[in-house]
Amino acid sequence: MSLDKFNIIESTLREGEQFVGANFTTEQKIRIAHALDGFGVEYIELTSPLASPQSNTDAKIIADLGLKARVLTHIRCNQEDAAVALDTGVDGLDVVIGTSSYLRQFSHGKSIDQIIDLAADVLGYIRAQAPHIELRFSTEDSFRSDEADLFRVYLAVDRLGVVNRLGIADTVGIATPMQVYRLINTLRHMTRADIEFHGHNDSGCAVANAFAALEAGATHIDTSVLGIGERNGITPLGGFVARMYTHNRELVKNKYRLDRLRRLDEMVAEMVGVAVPFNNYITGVTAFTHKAGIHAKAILNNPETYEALNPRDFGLTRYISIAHKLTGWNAVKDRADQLGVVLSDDEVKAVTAHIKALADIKPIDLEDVDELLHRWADRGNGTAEKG
Ligand code: HCA
Ligand code: CU
Repeated sequence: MSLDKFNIIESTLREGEQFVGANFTTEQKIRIAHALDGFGVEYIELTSPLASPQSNTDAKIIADLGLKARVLTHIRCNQEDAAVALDTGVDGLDVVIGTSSYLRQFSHGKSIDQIIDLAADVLGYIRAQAPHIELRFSTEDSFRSDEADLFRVYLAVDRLGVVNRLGIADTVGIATPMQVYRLINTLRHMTRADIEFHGHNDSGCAVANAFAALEAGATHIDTSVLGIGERNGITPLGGFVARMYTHNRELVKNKYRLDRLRRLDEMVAEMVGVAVPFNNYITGVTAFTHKAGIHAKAILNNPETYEALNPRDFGLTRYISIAHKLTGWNAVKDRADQLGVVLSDDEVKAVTAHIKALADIKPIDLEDVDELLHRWADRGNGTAEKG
């Protein structure tokens, strides 16, 4: 079942380079490639070598790093691009051409028949030049393409017998999980090749769509660190990993070095000049923060009560926020224990009542709570003044 046999095609160095803040130097690309490889992604996709002279040089450098991950580059569907890309020494080529009426009319101007002929020429040429290269053919804007057109193209390409993978792209981020499931499930039954899904996040479904793609039989999912890409980007690596972890924890723990995710998110965020969002999957500052007293109590008894992800698996720790009006005495008691402050349950309950009353009047922080706990303990010991 492909849900348990999925591959990540990590596109921070391709789709991610299309993020407005990204302008990676060669040295940064090498650092990202090593970090992704260390994390354990199966593939790393690079910007087309046709994009600029530096892109070409960098593709060669990264293809030559000897990474465990397979290195791919991404090209338009034409022979000149293919020839240049083959020359970089990458392990695979991701070929793409638009099939929606928008792209046929406003981008390359080709009919579906012309697309099929061109794909046959280009893919046949690549396979002849490089019998062992991994070859993918994808349609851009798959979900706004006419479905009959789309299947004509995929069936023709699959029949050529030269591609390893067919790609589906939700280029403008409008597909729903049901639509993704339907399209990929149909493709799965009509073709033999592996199936890749590339989903943009404009309407917030990128992670769910990637999962639906796998449920329908896809084998490869495109991601980027923090989801960076055109506009608001694609399926984020961390979000996808979180989704798969909740599906099969052991598999994901064995497949990837999860403790490296935070560093990866932070490194890329810094390189592209953004902060890791507070509510980011796994690595956002609030991802493992608990607040309400009722939650805190249960978390202290058994964290799984309110945590589907174990922060320790990601090298992270949980935080229980206690300096607020929703706090509860179990969490306050836990804090007292951390501080080595000895108080009876009744005393902790009294401090908690005090914290709540205070928080109703003004914002308070952990320091205020700690001070109250110390003050209460000192009172009990008769070392502070009463009152
Ligand atoms: C692009 C478009 C693309 C391609 C996806 C793919 C998209 O920027 O070239 O090759 O599968 O979103 O359609 O990223
Ligand atoms: Cu894209």
